[in-house]
Amino acid sequence: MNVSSGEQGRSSAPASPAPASFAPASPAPAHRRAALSRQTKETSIEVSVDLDGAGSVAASTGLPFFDHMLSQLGRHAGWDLTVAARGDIEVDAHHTVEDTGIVIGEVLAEALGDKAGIRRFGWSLVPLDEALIEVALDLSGRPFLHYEVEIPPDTPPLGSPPFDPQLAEEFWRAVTSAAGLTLHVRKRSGRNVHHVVEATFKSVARSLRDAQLREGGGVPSTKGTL
Ligand SMILES: [Mn+2]
Repeated sequence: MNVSSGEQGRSSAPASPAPASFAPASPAPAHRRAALSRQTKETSIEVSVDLDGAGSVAASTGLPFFDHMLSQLGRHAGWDLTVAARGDIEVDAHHTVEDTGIVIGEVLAEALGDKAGIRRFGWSLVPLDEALIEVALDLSGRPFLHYEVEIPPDTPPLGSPPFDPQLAEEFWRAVTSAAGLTLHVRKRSGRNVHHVVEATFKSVARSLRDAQLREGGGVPSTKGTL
C-alpha cells in the first residue's frame, strides 16, 4: 500500500459540495385526507382516508371477505383507511358493497383535491400464485371501467356472510363513478377465485399508489384541469 500517494489524492481532490443536510429543509407536504358518511334506507357507510398514510386499515362491513379485500386496497395503496359499513346483508351483500365503493370513490376524489403535481397515471401487473391481474388507470376525472375478469358462472360465493365474486365488478364500477377514475382491469390468468379477486384489489391499489404520487409541477393535463 502506498500511503503517500493516497494522501496526495485526497489533498488534490476538489472541495466537496456542502452536505445535503446543510440545505434548507423543505417542509413535508400536508397529508391528503378526507372523511365522509352516507346513509340510505339500505346502508350506513363511514369512510376516512389518508392518502399519505402508512397502509394501516380498519375495515368492518359485516362481510369478512370484503374486509379482507379492503385491507388489501388500503395496504397496497399506502393509505390509512377506515371503513365502517352496515347494510341490508339479509337481502344480500350487493347494496353494502356498492355503497361502500361509492363512498371510497368520493373520499378519494375529495382527498386528491385539484390533483396539482400528481403523477396521474398508474399501472401494474400483480400475481397471486397462479392468478395474474393487469391494471392501468388514469385519475382523469372521467368515470370509465373496463373490467375483463372472467369468473365462471357457477362459482360459489366467498366467505360468510357470502360475498358473490361478481360483486367485485360492482365495487369497482362504484369507485370509478364516484372518483372520476378511468380504470382498466384484466385477468391474464387465474383459476382460484379468491386469488383472482384479491389480485385485482392489490393491482388497483398498487396502481393508485403510483398515480397519486406528488411529483411537482402543475395539473398534469393540457386542459389545465382534471
Ligand atoms: Mn386472501
